[in-house]
Amino acid sequence: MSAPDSPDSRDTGLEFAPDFVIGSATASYQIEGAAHEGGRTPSIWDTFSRTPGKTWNGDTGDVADDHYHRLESDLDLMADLGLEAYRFSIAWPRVQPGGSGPANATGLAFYSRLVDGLLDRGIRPIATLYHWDLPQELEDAGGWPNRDTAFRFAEYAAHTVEALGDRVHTWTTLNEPWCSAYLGYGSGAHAPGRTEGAAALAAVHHLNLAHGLAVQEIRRLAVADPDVSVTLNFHVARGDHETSPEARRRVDALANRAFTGPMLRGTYDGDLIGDTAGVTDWAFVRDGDLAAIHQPLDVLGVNYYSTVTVRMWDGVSPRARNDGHKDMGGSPWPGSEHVEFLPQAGPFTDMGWNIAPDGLEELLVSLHGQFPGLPLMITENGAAFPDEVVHASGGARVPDAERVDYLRRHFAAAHRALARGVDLRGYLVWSLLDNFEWGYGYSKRFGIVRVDYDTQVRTVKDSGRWLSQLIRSRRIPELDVPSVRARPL
Ligand code: IFM
Repeated sequence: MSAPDSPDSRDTGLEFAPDFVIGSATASYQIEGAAHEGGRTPSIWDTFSRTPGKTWNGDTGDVADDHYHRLESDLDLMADLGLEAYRFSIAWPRVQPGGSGPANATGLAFYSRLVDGLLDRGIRPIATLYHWDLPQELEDAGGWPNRDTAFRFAEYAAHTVEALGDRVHTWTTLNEPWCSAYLGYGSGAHAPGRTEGAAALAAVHHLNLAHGLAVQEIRRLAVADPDVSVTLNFHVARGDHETSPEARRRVDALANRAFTGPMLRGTYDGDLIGDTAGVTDWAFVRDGDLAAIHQPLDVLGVNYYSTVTVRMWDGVSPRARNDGHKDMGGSPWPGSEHVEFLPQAGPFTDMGWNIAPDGLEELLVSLHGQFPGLPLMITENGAAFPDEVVHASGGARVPDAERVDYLRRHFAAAHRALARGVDLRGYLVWSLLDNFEWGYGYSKRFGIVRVDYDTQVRTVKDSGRWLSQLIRSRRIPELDVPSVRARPL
């Protein structure tokens, strides 16, 4: 925390325009639970989390936040917080069990109630079609390295947009395809846990293709004029070693341009193809694919948490691997394994990720420069900290001062980007609720609302109250957290 008289206190009072959308985000498998209800079939995350050693404590999303059964009260909570937008994801195996065939009316009915409940409360729904819960049957058929999965995704997108496209205006195709491809098929830290570099790169391409095909389905089926987007987790790479520029170029090619290249420019850059030549010949890219992927977008979703510091490995000293992800044996950097990820300066969140709000400003300014005319939205930003509940005379509280400070610094960075001319349309805090943090199970808490996993009781944290105050006042609130929590919701 910075002292009130530190230079950071100048952030207090910075103002956001009335049309700057402020809200929060979640994802289906992380919060819904009800894994075996309403016709839902297993996803790769059900299988992976049941595999010994894959998640912390063997945790699964079977119950999670039980959001499926607590929809109405969670919607009321969002309204109490004053959220202007809520970004959620739709579970493919709920809507199209098994990943092919007709839509499941029960699954769609759940999301229909969610959307109606948001609209009734004046909250804008932002729907993500894919936040990692691939139907297990499609993985059994080859998963994302299999070309057919992209066409199955387009079919699922059509079912979903047909059902909800009269009420959902903003659609996001994929969340963080970097994780789906490189953690799912390269490092093995995410479902399905494969460690095959060539498969990871094939997955990259088929996720890109899935995105392009789904955009076309959204435009074909959505009523009115939808805002179509994709959410990417950009890597902001730094480093001052003489080999850092080469390492940064490689990370940018593999992590960022592997997606923005085809999606936003209609091409895979030559250096990406060259860097990965020892892994794949990219023969999976067929005639017409790039045109299918390169669809006009209305907004680009930006997920940002921290930076990486890189240089090329000298081949002698032990190689540093501080890229912020669990080491499960495989490499999430196919063809660039000799990029070294160095330890960074703190402070750190509970994920061990460095806190670097200037990285957010740098990223937003850079994206605006690379893709002028494409509006940006921060679709995720937030932090895990080991919160505690305290019981005071006014009831239970969660004094998460570190998260408040993290958010304040990042909102201020977003404000600086706006002042530098970036067309930034909004900011969605990750996450509304503490939830299933993938390989880390329930050991990491990102919520602005605490969830007691034994009782499912929700307690708004000080950060939730702070965000609520920001939304209502349009200004970054005072650093004085007690005054925030004294305010009734
Ligand atoms: O919880 C995840 C989310 O599912 C995707 N983006 C990063 C978050 C924090 O790790």
